[in-house]
Amino acid sequence: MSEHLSEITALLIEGNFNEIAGITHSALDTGISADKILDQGLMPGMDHIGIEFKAGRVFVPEVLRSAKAMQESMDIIRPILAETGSEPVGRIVLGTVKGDLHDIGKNLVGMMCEGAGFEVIDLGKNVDPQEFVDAMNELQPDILGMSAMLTTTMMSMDRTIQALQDAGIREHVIVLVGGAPVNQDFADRIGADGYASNAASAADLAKKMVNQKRS
Ligand code: B12
Repeated sequence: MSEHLSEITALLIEGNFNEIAGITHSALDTGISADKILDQGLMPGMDHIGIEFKAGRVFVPEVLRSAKAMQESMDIIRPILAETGSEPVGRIVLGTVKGDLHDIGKNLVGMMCEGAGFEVIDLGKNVDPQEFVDAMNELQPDILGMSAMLTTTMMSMDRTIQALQDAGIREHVIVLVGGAPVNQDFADRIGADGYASNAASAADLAKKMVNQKRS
């Protein structure tokens, strides 16, 4: 049983997106649950990739291959998780801010949050402040997550928070920000509710803040 899970972890780390679907199916066939595949197969692999990337031992192409492998496996287990799982932990609307086309980090944050039990709605990249406001009104998420990778686009986070304020809905949502040029100090200055430096801590923070809000 655990052989399948460690194989899934290894394939994800290798970025072997061709074989991971087959092993995911056979893991399910042997009775391993979808949430176990996520928690004990995929997540440890993605955590490992995150650590190695930070340490400069793996590079963007490898991260992309691993993310694609995670996606292949997620595509199989997602419907099962949705069927068997309890209510989602919460709803997250995620986007890369206006003027910015970097989406690898945001996609990883989305995947990790999905793995942590959130319903994730991804608005994509180059997202205008008004698009965030419209999504807020339409989807009423618990969390709004913004990503920026350029020093020139960071201020679009500030403008989005301002737009939420102008629309009178700032207090209705937890705003999380992240991306390489962003830090806690910047998050505090623009009045965001939280900042995380990587996808795994983003998911942890999202969970913590939703629980705090509800208690
Ligand atoms: C890949 C890449 C690209 C790709 C993007 C492909 C894509 N689909 O994303 C392409 C080639 C398109 C690109 C274009 C450009 N890029 Co570029 N790019 C990079 C590169 C090499 C990697 C970025 C990346 O994906 N990192 C990997 C992910 C996993 O890390 P991450 O994004 O930081 O995300 C993690 C955390 O930040 C956090 N996080 C991210 N988002 C969020 C959100 C929330 C809510 C939370 C809580 C956490 C969180 O969790 C993530 C996962 O752990 C970086 C250099 C580098 N080594 O970082 C330059 C870099 C970001 N690019 C740079 C530049 C200048 C550009 C261009 C302007 C180049 C040009 N002259 O055309 C254009 C801009 C295009 C645009 N308008 O956006 C500069 C930015 C400099 C600056 N300080 O502003 C960098 C730093 C390179 C450099 N050293 O000069 N780029």
